[in-house]
Amino acid sequence: MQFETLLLEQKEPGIHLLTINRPQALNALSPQVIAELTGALAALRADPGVRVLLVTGAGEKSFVAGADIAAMSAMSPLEARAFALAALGLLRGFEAAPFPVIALVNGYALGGGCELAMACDWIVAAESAQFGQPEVNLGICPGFGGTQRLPRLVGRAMAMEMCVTGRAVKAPEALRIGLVNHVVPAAGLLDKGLELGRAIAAKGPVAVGIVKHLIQHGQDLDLENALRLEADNFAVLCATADKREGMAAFLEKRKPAFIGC
Ligand code: DAK
Repeated sequence: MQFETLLLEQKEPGIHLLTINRPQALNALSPQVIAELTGALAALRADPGVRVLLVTGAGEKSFVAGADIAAMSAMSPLEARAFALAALGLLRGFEAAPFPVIALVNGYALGGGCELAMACDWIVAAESAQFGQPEVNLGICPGFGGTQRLPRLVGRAMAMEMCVTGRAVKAPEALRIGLVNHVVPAAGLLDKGLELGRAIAAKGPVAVGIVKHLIQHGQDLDLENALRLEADNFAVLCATADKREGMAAFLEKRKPAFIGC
């Protein structure tokens, strides 16, 4: 696929890197970026060889500095709704993807950028990263799910403070409040992503996809139904060749060769 605002490359077998490439606008999410991300994600989801997706921003300064303010300033209410729905669908698509998605946050992750990172399965931050929901500075509220995903990640009190004051948190604080999994020097960000990607790619892909699904969906269910969901999916995995291979490999003291079915 050809993109004007993205770079999509396979870094290693099964490990793909998607780079939002508008450094002149700090990788702000314009309607075109949202449309191209949607196309790229659809292509990746249709490819059974994808084991993990890394998402980052071009340049050293910014992951994504938000939704594109210039584009939004010219939107009618109906255009704004269409823009929000397109972005919400994209972010749900990252969550529903059968492979883990890891955000490599290399600078500003503000507004829609913070929301994009939170829709990924986890976040690795460069020491230079900053996370915030500064929409109130513009007289608007978060539009891509920030008021809902942020409290689920960091708790109500901190989410309230960040969304109401617009205060950005730097990487060490983001680590402390549970917004990110790792903080690494900027020069080591991609290496850390690849290291995590290799660990994931070595596992049974059907099991990885089901674990992701269970954690995504289970947390919004009551415990009884969530546990039942886990048991049912465990049963599904028992029908796979990968389960037979994984257990046989353990018993035969060798590495498993998973085939993804
Ligand atoms: N949109 C468009 N352009 C942006 C941008 C953005 N979000 N952020 C930065 N840029 C552009 C700047 O305009 C500038 O362009 P030129 O002037 O060079 O042409 C270039 O990127 C470099 O930025 P700065 O010159 O400002 O760089 P600094 O280092 O001085 O400052 C900064 C970096 C990140 C602190 C600053 O750029 C900044 O504050 N940016 C805005 C951050 C922000 O407020 N982000 C949240 C955006 S609001 C919805 C509801 C809500 C939303 C969406 C939909 N609906 C219900 C439909 C949510 C929206 C948001 O994300």
